Amino acid sequence: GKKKVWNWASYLEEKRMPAAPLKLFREYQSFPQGRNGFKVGMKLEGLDPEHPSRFCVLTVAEVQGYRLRLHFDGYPECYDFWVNADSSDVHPVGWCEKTGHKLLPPKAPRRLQEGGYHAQFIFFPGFKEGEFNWTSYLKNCKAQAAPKSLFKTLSTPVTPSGFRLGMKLEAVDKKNPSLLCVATVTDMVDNRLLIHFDNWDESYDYWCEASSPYIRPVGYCQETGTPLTTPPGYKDSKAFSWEKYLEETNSQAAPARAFKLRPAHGFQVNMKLEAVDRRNPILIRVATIVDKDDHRIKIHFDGWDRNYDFWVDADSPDVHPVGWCAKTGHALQVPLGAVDRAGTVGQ
Ligand code: MLY
Repeated sequence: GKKKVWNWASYLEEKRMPAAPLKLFREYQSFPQGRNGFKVGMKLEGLDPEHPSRFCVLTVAEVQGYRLRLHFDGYPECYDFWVNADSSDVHPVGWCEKTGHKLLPPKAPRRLQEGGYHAQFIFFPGFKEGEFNWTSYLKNCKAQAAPKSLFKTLSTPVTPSGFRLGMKLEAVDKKNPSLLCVATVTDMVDNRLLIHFDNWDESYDYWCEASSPYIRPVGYCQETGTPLTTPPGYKDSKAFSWEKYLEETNSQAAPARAFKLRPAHGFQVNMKLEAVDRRNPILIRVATIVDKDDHRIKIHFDGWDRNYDFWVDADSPDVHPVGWCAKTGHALQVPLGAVDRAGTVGQ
């Protein structure tokens, strides 16, 4: 016979599992207030997710519900990435100049492949450092800057956090989460800090709030008997002394009072939600929390093999409450084998 169309309400009832309650989500994970006003072709400035210290020239390549696919001007599409329309990682044209950030100009393509690149590069072959100018670039591309009104503005004013540029701290390397390392605050935007690992390249950098569980004041490792990973090449790594290191690097420790460790999240195992599929981030899937620790949850995609399960920060902008896709006009991938409203079998 014909399969019944999948819907959340009967699915939750059938599985006898709860939807994760709204109150457990951060504002930016929850149902948005406004709509997504970004349009394909609009240009903006934003963080490179693979190199979060870099602000780049981006174009909206696709819009789905409250999400955007962003393209790096001058780079192949394989680097495109998805963000929510209220992402803190994107800014209007001119933001870098205004805030004293370096903006990486579009790259000139090595060669124009079988029509794969946008026509703009035929006329506009890349920039030398400091040569980039938004006004002429937009004119040459015949493109529109995304209007300022589309970008998220902080609902609460930024209060001085006690953190300053250049201050040192101990931080978890999120790419090697067993390591607590010597690190520096190398940028600050709104209420977020950019964490950089001393003597390492920028690929390990990440942005976090003062309440992040991944950052600790200088001395935390010593107090708790945790090994501290010292900067590579640093002379006496065995007998590392913060006091000496601060003096040698002519820097200050971030004050302990600036760290505002947030309480553990309230998500529980078996709660259901909607989560972005990391392997194919255009997709949002029906998901279940199958494990948790203080600050992370382990996501399982319903109907899929346990091999695809993964850990994610509980405050990730890629997890949403049940009903988020329907509310924002985004497709939702139903559990493997079920049938969605369009009659498509989950895949
Ligand atoms: N084996 C890894 C460890 C890198 C750790 C970097 N952190 C401390 C910033 C590697 O060499 O890639």
